Amino acid sequence: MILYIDGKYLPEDQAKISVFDHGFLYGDGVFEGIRAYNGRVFRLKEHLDRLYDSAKTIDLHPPLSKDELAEVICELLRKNKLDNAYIRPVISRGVGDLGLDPRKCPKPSVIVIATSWGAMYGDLYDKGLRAITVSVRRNPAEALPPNVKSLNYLNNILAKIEANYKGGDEAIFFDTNGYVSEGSGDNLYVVKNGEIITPPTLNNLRGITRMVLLELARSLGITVREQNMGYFDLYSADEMICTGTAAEVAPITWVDGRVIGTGKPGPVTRQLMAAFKIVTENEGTPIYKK
Ligand code: PXG
Repeated sequence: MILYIDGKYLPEDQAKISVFDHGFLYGDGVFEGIRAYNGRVFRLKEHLDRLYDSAKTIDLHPPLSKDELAEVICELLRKNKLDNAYIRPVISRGVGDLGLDPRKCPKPSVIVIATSWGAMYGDLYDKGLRAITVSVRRNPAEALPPNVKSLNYLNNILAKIEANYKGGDEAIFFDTNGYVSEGSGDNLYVVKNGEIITPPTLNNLRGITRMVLLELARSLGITVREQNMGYFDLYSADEMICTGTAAEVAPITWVDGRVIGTGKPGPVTRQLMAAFKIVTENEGTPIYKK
């Protein structure tokens, strides 16, 4: 596997970062998770916009322009001969001293990893996931905004650990006000009486897959409502869905012991999974330009 680090394309075993990189020492940096399907990078512009907005929020100035990074991503896919891939750009604060002060880090580092990664949840797309609402709360926006896709994912990892111990495939976060937030690495939706309801995005990551799912729903004539939800809305849902670049569009059929709907992926979920497959196979930035 070839990786990109700070201007160089290197084999995996030669691609190293410093132990003094503040991304490693403090989780000081930002990242993205992007997929390529069928020779095209899906929603590349939207992912780069979010990456640079996350960087801006933490006062991190990437040494590459968005266009330059887009070209690096496509070149890396060509070098690895990947048509279908999961792509992980990372921008860290770079090398500094052992203090926190980012002014000691003169140059951010840019890393891109591209690898093949199939369906994250295997046979659960047919069966449905089991989700657990966890006691750990999503970071409040006034502490570390969940909109920043930062390298500091301990909040999410704690949720995942709790779900793992409790026998869930995925965690469901609430925020500190008691509203449903998101999964550990995906956005959440319920289907009730034929409508899709999803939380507004102050307490979760503004998922690119979320944007696509809502576009698809509207184009299929399904009403979408963005509103706060509590336990009641989850347990009494007709269907439940989670979405993310890694997870794609996945059904949730069990939450904290409550069977959701019929216990099988419902009709709205299946319609959206099929529509998502069509857009991902057909849209995106071509890796090989004619
Ligand atoms: N919320 C959070 C907290 C995320 O990390 C999403 C929502 C979905 O966003 P997109 O733009 O991908 O639709 C994410 C996605 C994983 C994993 O292992 C997930 C993400 C990043 C890295 C790993 O599930 N992010």
